[in-house]
Amino acid sequence: MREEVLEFLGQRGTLVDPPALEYLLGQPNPLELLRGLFDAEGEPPFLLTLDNLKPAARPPSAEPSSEVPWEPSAPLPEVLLKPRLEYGKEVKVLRDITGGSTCQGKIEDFSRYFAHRFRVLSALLRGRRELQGAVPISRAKRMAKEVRLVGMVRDVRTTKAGHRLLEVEDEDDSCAVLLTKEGPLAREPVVPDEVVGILGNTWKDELIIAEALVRPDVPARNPWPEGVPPLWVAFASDIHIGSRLFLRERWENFLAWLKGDDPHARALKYLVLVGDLVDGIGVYPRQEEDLLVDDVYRQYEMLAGYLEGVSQGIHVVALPGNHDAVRPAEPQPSLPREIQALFPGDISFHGNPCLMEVQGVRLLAYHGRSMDDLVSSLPGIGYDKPLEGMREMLKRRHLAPIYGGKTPIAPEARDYMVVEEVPHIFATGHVHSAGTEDYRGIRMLNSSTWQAQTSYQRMHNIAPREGQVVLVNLATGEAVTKFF
Ligand code: D5M
Ligand code: FE
Ligand code: ZN
Repeated sequence: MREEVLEFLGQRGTLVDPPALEYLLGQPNPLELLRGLFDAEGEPPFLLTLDNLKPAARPPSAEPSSEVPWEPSAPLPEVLLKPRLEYGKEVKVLRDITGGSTCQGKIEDFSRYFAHRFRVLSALLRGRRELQGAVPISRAKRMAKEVRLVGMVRDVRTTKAGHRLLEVEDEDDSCAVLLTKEGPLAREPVVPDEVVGILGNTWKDELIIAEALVRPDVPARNPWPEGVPPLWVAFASDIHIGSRLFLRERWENFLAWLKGDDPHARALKYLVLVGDLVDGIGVYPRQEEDLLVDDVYRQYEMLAGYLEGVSQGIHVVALPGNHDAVRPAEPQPSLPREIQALFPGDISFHGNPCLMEVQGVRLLAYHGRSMDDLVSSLPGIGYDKPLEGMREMLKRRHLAPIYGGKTPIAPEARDYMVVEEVPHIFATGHVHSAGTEDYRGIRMLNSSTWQAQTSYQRMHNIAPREGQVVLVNLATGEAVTKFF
């Protein structure tokens, strides 16, 4: 079909931008749609964009969205529901803080938290071939020349001469590690609090000059599980209901699509909401000015109204983000009972992050607040490249490697942000971007937003990619993006 669409456009001298092409290919009959459009337009457009294709995909007007919740339409006929009704809900939570928080913010909590982080990540590193024979730092410092060690980076600074000096620590000692500006690691990004392996040479009992740096990373190949039914899962996040900038019409288009007869919609079994379900209240100074609905219960009620209509065989899984009504410190527990009670019964509420198994596929969902810290510490990682940030998380086997930045982290007895088990799907939201990519067989995706550009984002030149939904085939890991 791609070829036919491109040929049709080529004959008329019209170029097409990638979102418009994806959108067209997702339609039941792209050529018919194009014929209708070209007949009506007179002069064919030079560049076909989403704006030409669907009025609803235009940037939002200044009109605030109204408060009336969307009316669910009539139930789908049995025959359309069949593919997904044949399967049960099959979501098993493997790791989630909900109900398990023990921290009180005492000094002991912090040392226990970091000890757990170090224990798990250093064990992963010691399993790496390059680090066979790694010794404790106390011994490494006394060794003659070549050393291998594993440690947590407590500090990174640049010397006057332009080299980088790390302070690296293990359970009972610490040492200085030099990354010279001429050496092989000159451009290697290192962030505070990550756990790394160092291969290097001791120099005058004072420091270790690093030759190579090893990260825990995920295995080179991660086979997709076998025997999974061909059901699809859709991801949405950052809906921000209650905000004046909530893109109501586009969200309603998505929900209408979910209930329609598009083949992907019919094979859809799960809808995962990756946080920032509502805009909340008191999340940032003077937020009231940006709110259309300033009652957080009412905001959740509106979301519940929307979800009421999609629960015919689609199982909704929701986790909170930094705008939701739970503690902001990560890991966040699921939304409180009073809020869950506003929703239809078939929705499961989990914590953030949450590792779950869906039909035998391991899914790691994390709202993604730590991207704010990665963006400011890693050169080349911008808000528009969430997939690169996610790759950095997987390499470090940690969802929030930098401690003490913008991401508040609760020092729980175990570090829930460590990526202990390798997921098959890794989903984030938060940055209001969108996209999907494969990293070593892991399906990574960022799940867009339903909020137009905020003044904060305008000031910082962050351009959101709104109304995009990534769908993943649970049987194969194949991904498709739909534009609304
Ligand atoms: O965040 C949505 C996006 O906007 C995300 O990329 C972070 C950025 N953002 C918004 N407000 C701030 C502040 N105050 N500091 C840093 N970054 C910010 P959301 O969670 O939806 O508000
Ligand atoms: Fe958000
Ligand atoms: Zn967020």
